Amino acid sequence: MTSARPLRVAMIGYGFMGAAHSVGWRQAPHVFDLPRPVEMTVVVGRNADAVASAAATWGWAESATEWREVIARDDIDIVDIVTPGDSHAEIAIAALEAGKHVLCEKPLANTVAEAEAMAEAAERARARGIRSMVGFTYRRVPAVTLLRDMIAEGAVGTVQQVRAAYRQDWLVDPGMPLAWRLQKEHAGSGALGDIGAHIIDMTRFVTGLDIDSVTGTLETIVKQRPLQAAGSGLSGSAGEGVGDVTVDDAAIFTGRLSNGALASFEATRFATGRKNALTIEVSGDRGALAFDLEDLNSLRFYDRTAPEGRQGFTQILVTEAVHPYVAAWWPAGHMLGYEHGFTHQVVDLVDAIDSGTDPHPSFAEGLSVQQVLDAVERSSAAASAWTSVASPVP
Ligand code: SOE
Repeated sequence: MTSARPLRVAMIGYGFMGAAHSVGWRQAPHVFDLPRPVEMTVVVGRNADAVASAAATWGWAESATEWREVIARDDIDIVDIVTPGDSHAEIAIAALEAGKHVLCEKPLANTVAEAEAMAEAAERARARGIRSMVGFTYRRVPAVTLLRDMIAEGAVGTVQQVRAAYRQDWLVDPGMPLAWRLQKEHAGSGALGDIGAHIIDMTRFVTGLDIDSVTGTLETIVKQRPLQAAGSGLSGSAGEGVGDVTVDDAAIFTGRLSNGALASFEATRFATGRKNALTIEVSGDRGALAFDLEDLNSLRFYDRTAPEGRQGFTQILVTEAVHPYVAAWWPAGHMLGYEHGFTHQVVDLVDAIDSGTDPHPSFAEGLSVQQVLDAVERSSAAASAWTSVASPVP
């Protein structure tokens, strides 16, 4: 452990992602040799009792109810935003202007206009040495980082096709209440922005290519749901009355990548039996690579240059010390899980702050994802026509 000045963290929000980020902040300094100590200084939420309980459970030194007061404090270096999307822009821009490094949960914002303002604020802050990062944590699953590295090394040759899907089923029950994730004013969009954003980011990350145009269809399968009685997250219970679901339940779209390759995407909360099934397969003229989050310690590689009769998808077990992030954990062959991505995210952010380099994904990359989400919505509204990702001329 280093004796350098600690980085003191304020986390705004304390739902499911608050729990996951807390694991990252707590674990990173114990497992990795960080260049700066990390202090979990304060967690912020509107309900004083609930946020105090979250602080005690997850190991934050204090809790508070006013994020503006916390951002103004001199003893805060990093602001970690895990609130619903409708407050990301306001908090992130205020934090950057107050000179705090910012980690913001995905998707970056609810609209392209908000994401643009955030990317501009991040760029201004960057000139003053302030770092910002979007929480697309799956980039930091060792097998996904390896997938990116292998494509960059030429393992699949020229990328010709990508198929990506993110399938969950937590909305199949029509009695599931109207959580904030089902309300456009809070979430921006539904399955598209929540989990479609992950596969858009992952496609851009692993291929190094942009998504230039899309055609898509969105569907809201259950149009009304019981209002929520207690809680606001995924575990809230149903109360009296019903309300309209104002976001998509499922999104299916195709994309043209910047090298001309074709990509297909599916994001759904109605894939009965699929709990958190993210898959991506990248096909090229020399080979193919496939990742499955339900088997996250593995990568499948098909080498077209292997001798005829000896070709076939082989499994790479991504649990060796030479693999990204793995050496700090367990001896070879000992698996990692969902929470490790959140720890790796902290490690990369702290390293970037300490070394004065830019962590990825930047707010500009978060904006690129937001532009794709927006184009899919515009395409769906325009009878699924091929729709340019570039903003329409006003
Ligand atoms: C809920 O759909 C959710 O928690 C997403 O918001 C996360 O980003 C994803 O990691 C798991 O599913």
